[in-house]
Amino acid sequence: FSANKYAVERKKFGTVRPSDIDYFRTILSKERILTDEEDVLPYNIDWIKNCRGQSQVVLRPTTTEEVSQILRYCNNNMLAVCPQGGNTGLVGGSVPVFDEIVLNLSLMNKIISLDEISGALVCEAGCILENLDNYVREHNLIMPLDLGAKGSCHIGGNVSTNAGGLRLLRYGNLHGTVLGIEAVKADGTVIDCLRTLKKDNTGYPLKHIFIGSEGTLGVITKVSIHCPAQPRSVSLGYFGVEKFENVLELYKSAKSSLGEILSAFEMADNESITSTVNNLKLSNPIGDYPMYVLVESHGSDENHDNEKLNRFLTQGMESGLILDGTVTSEPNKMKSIRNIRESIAGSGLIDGYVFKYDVSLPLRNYYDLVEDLRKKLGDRVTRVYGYGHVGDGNIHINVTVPQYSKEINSELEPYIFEQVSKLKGSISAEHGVGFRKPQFIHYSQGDTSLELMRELKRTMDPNGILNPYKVLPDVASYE
Ligand code: FAD
Ligand code: 2HG
Ligand code: ZN
Repeated sequence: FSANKYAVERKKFGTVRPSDIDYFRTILSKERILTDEEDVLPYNIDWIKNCRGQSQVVLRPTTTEEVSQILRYCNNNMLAVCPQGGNTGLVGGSVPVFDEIVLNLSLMNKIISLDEISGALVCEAGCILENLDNYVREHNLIMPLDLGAKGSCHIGGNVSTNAGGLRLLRYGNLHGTVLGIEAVKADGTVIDCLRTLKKDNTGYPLKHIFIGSEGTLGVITKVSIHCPAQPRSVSLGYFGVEKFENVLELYKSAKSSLGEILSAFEMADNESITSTVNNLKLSNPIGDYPMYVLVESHGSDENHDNEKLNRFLTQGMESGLILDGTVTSEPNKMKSIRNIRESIAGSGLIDGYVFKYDVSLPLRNYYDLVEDLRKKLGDRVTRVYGYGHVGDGNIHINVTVPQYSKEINSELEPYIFEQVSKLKGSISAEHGVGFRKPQFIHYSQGDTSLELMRELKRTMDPNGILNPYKVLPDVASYE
């Protein structure tokens, strides 16, 4: 259990009693209240199996009104609640720590409207990202974000974590693309900011407090989001590179030579790709290289875009920045290359246990920490590998071991966060703070910022029932 593993104490919330279940039965039909241990178990365990809670109840509302009634009741009865979307989060934020009630949004999955002219999509929070992307593509639009978890993650979960993903470089983050939000406060009050306007400077921008607050300030029930036009031509370049400095040179060159069509610039080191290909029995379309780069272009003219990307490959090979590579716009080939990149996140689980770090660093120092950790940990770990969104200055460092080890954990933390802080980076670039990182948030946020966050939390959720033990640390735990 998470509580024992990370030595956290339960706060003074109520425990769920039969009379509480009776009340929930007045709001939700029987099949939407799960209480059997076996049924509840998957909702207690996170995707990377780092955290396990002890909840005994999962509630599955279908309307905002039901969410409101549930929260009002829980708030009045001091029952803690863990909001949950697709449960693909990587920092333990989506599962309970103790016996918090799981409020799972997966049945709130209706598309409400799509304005094909403005590109504004309005939908319920439990819609799966890939389903939304398939739907808007029928109308020549795409979702502005794309991530490996798209087949399971919810748009509400994406917004709650301010998820980044592979296309952020091109379409920006959710603070820019989310047009409006409907959310329910801890006391059941519904906050309706569900506009579809691009511009609305009337008062404080409330939607932003829900974006990235990981279910600690309210439960998002509806989202309106701007969908860009579907690009008429998409191409992928996948290149082998000799060393990280060359990855940076290539990035500089991609920005100037691909210009407006550049939609992703990703890197993965040799360990990331070889372990993924071997662990998952995939095939790598190019040979064995120290570094790999994946470049995606979104444009409107296939000949022009392909020519640009091919020229980028030829010039890269002539200058020696690219050792070998392939450029394709063939859907199946693109799919299999993307699949390698998107599978890195899960492939480490086959090694046993994965320690995951998701940090922002200045590009010059982007890869240093991976090499440093390899030296520091030697053969006490199975692998250390680094990959990520170079264009956003965001690297993922994964350390795999046969099984969880307290000793390795204490070698990694707070060491990694200290190094990141020295370089003025962020200890969580895109996955959030969740349950795994609150005690380290001070490496990225100053005291006065943290105090303002606490004030906001007290205002929005005075009883602290929403996702306790997550995001903000108890004062004593870091001072
Ligand atoms: P969950 O995991 O269920 O929840 C995440 C957090 O949001 C929790 O704190 C939860 O309490 C809260 N929450 C969920 N729904 C709501 C709601 N409706 N209202 C309020 N709070 C809510 N992240 C990236 O940023 N970029 C990536 O490229 C990326 N790739 C990934 C690839 C894989 C294979 C996996 C497994 C994960 C990846 N992630 C990535 C992590 C990412 O945060 C999640 O995939 C996604 O955004 C979370 O959505 P979810 O619906 O699964 O939310
Ligand atoms: C990715 O970019 C995700 O693939 C997951 O953000 C990163 O699991 C990770 O370390
Ligand atoms: Zn990522």
